[in-house]
Amino acid sequence: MDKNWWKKSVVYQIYPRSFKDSNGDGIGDIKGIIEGLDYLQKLGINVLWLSPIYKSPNDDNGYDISDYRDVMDEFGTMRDFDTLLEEAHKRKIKIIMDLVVNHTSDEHEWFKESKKSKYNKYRDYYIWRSGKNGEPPNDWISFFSGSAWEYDKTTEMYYLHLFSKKQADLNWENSEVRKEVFDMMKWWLDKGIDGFRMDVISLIAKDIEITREQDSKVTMSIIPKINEERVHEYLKEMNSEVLSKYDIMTVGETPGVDPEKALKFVGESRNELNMVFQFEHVGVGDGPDGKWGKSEFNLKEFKDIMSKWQDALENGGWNSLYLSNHDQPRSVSRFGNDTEYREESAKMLATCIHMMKGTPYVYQGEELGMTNVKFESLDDYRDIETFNAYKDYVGSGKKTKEEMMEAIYKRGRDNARTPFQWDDSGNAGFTSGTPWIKVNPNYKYINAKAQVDDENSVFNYYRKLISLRKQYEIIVNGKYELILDDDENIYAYLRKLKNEILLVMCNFSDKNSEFNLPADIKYGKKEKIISNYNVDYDEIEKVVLKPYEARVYLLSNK
Ligand code: TEU
Ligand code: CA
Repeated sequence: MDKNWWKKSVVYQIYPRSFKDSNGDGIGDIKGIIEGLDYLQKLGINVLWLSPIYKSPNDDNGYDISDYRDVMDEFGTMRDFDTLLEEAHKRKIKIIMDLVVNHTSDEHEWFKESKKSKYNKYRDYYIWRSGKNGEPPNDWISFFSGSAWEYDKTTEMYYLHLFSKKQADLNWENSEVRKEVFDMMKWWLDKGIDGFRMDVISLIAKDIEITREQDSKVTMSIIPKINEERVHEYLKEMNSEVLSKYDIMTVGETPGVDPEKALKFVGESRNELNMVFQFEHVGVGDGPDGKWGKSEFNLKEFKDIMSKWQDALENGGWNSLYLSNHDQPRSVSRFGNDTEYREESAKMLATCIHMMKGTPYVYQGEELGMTNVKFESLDDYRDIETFNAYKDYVGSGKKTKEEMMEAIYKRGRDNARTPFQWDDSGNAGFTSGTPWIKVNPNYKYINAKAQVDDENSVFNYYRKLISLRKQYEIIVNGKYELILDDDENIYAYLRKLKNEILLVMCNFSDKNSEFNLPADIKYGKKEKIISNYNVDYDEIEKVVLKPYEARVYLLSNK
């Protein structure tokens, strides 16, 4: 088996809660995923990334884990998981799990012990500090609004939580904690899983003593002071203790990391991770208020960010390629046009990402062109990040209710968490019960059943794109080169390998846009390998691209 199989793979992310409900309780489950495997095999994906399925009170929908070695009741049993793994492997689909070890749930046994007393064996599994004059130990803030410190009256101290107060940060300084994590990882790997996505792994080592006001260089508005050397020390230890012993793939979720820092995580000689999820492109156009503030998508900025990452990781690194996940709004709504040109722009965005150098990630429903949702009432939302932000912005008067709802419509995480749209029957075929979150009303015309047998559907466009990666080595290994750098509407780039050039043209605008092939691009033969408009042409010197038109050509100089 080629040890770099993950470089040739396309990963599909499942948010189990919203994928498919097999028992009518309104919550997606593992048996539902098993029922969906044939659909995924038809799409042609090679790896499944499961968002957390472990025991959890679901304060943050499974990203608050209370038992790493058991399956949450709502999703089924460990036996169901073993069946899923076996059925996926039968279909040549690998499975990677979500490793959430920056924090545990406050209902984890370790934390229940830790909070009992300052002298408890588990006390130093977490990060406890005394307050100052009734105030938290320092000015750190949570990703989910408010202070990152929660007072616990049992021992009259505060514990750190970068996310919700029910997600207590683990103390990675403690070698006991690292050993517990490494043992748990081996336990899952020995069951036969194929790797891990590592939740906020760039945040696991903090310099608690450095306050926000002292550290004006905070890379993102809310990331605290991270001890980068320690993070890499811990990942090298994880690699030598665990990762290096298995034929697996690893992808770190690394908020606040730029390409230079990323190379320290993914450089082949680093013996840490295979790739990381960066956040620069999904934050394009954001101001100081991040996702909740004003944001103007700017293609030039987007092209610069993507090209910077392609170039920086070209030698010895590897990119992950994504526009969607369970934390981001639907890509066709964020970067494309989810009304008049929904299908064209969904296909164009997929082309832009899948033809780059790296491993593409498809988030459930992205392959159907699923869109953002607008629920009238805040009560229809479910995400703790949304509720806390609403309280923070509206409670403080920074935003009106209407302004905050608009911000939620644009960038709230529940946009990506409405149930997968299987068909046009009640609740989109997701459940026979009442869904844990309402279905997007557009399921009537955006659903898998309507697309799987339609050659021109977004689904079948993704299926073709994914198959191209297996057919053309240039897509996996070709060197990336941006062209038409300053064009405000067209994103065009090349991939070069030996005597071939892949030419990728993507019109990001709802207007016709003129493409002129740079004069220095010489070729003999040309072959159109995919396009999202069904017209027969193969002119490439001077082309008027239609709204959201994408075309890919293979040029060779023989
Ligand atoms: O997300 C980490 C992260 O950076 C989030 O703050 C995310 O960027 C933000 O929610 C975007 O609005 C990971 C998981 O993907 C997320 O689902 C969890 O809520 C979070 O960690 C805590 O585990
Ligand atoms: Ca269920």
